[in-house]
Amino acid sequence: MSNQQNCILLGVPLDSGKRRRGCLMGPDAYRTAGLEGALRDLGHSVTDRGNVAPAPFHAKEHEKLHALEETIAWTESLAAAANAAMDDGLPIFMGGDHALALGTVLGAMRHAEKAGRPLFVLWLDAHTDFHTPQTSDSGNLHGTPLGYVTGREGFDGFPKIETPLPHDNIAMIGLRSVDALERAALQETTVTYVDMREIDESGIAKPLQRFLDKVEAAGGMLHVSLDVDFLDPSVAPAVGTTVPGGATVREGHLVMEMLHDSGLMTSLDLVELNPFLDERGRTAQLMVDLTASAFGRRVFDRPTRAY
Ligand code: B3U
Ligand code: MN
Ligand code: MN
Repeated sequence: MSNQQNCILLGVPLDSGKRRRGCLMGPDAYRTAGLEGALRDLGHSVTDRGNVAPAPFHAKEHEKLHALEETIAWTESLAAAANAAMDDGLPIFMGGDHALALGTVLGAMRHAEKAGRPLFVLWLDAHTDFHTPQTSDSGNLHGTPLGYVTGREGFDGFPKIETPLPHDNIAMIGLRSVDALERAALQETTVTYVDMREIDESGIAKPLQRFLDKVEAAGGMLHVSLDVDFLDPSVAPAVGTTVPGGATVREGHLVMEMLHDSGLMTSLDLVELNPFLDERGRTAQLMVDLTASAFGRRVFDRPTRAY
């Protein structure tokens, strides 16, 4: 098997990025759905390093922000875990809600800096997650990781972002729920944002391939963050923030197959799975199957297409 990887599974039972509980069960759902075996069947070496824990913290009540100290504590420990795991292989973060990306992307940034390569981020999500703690209406920090890593202001108490992730290095695909303040901020940037209208009109492959070509040309590393709500809730119901009109199973697999063919992905988040809301494990299973596609599972071998 070509492109054999050293996959490092890290459970992240982080549930602090929003008020609705349940994502802490995500890591065990991925284990139960057979993520490790699926990757091994594809010829990869796989190590499950168990679950990451947050650094020690003292919780305080805030008027708007939910679980700030806990999320800061996770950010510190996850950045260290991500950076270290990338020394040894390709980490797959089994979330946990999307606040885990405050730490995993920071860790990938530190690792890329060490490696002297630029980091790119592909955000597969219904949401842009570009808030700051101040612009967020909900006070839910899972809506802020891209605001944080791009160096937006207001993340007091979080590890300082020394070198922000450049806007040019980010693509968001699958968007259909964007708050007014996020939209206004985002439109001032060169972030690539692809909403469902664009996907309907021109397909999901073209904007993705354009981005992958850019990563390749720059010799970049690629962190992929897959939010369950990227997918349509009819096929992926196990998520707290369902937004109708999402990606189909076929679009999901196509994205993952293209990521595999590109050979560019260097770290992966699987986020927002809430097993408490699942139907007989079908969302967990779909996420495992999508991950398998990103690691080389395919129906037939075909030449890679140029989109
Ligand atoms: N933008 C909204 C909703 C949201 C963001 N991410 C998720 N939901 N999953 C907010 O609360 O920031
Ligand atoms: Mn998200
Ligand atoms: Mn989302």
